[in-house]
Amino acid sequence: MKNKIITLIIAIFFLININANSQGNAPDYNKKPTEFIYKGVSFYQLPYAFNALEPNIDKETMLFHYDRHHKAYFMKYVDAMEGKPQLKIEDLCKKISQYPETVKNNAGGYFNHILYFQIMLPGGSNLPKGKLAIAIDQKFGSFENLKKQISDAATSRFGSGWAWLSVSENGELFVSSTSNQENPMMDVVKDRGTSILALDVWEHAYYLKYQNKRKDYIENYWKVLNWDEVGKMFEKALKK
Ligand code: MN3
Repeated sequence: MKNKIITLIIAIFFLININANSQGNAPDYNKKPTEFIYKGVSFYQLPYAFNALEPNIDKETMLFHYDRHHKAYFMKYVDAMEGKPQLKIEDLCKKISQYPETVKNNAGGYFNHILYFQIMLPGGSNLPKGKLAIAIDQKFGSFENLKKQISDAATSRFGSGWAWLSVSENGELFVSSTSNQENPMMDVVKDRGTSILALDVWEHAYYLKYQNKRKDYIENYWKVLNWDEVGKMFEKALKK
């Protein structure tokens, strides 16, 4: 009897342990990721949980996109800049032509994804307000026209890249598209300005859920866009 009880206790202990381990290894999609520091530099922290943009951006895509792709760009960027004078990433982009390709790819990858994640909103999109709404109407005629221009730029980008809404030096909004991890801040890009909206059209941004249907992904991207945040970026860009 005593032996049976001891065996039972040991069995329960093992079961609890196995359960704890499997929970430890499984990603917790309900939580925001914890702080990550690499070589003394803090990684951008996602402001919402991996499942917060469901069903438009699925939790598995968010996990891989943020925790694998974005983190890899960040770590390679930190590695590439080791021992070099440290610049704000915006300032680095402005003279990226002076740096090797690996700095451009990874600083761009790191910067572009921060903007992309920052301007998405759990619970669904709001609408442009205030100065941004007025500027959109003046430049594009309507909000729908702006969305169409960005969607067209994103759909027609061949291969990997990004579609952007940016503010030019004279304070005007413009839509553009860049390849790979380039962005409108970089001195190697034709249409230059300060970006306030980033749409990632690399396959890793949508393939798990949408496969080859990039268009469907773009349509659903609009459903989680935080125009309040884009509006704040717009006003900040105007002050530059
Ligand atoms: Mn990406």
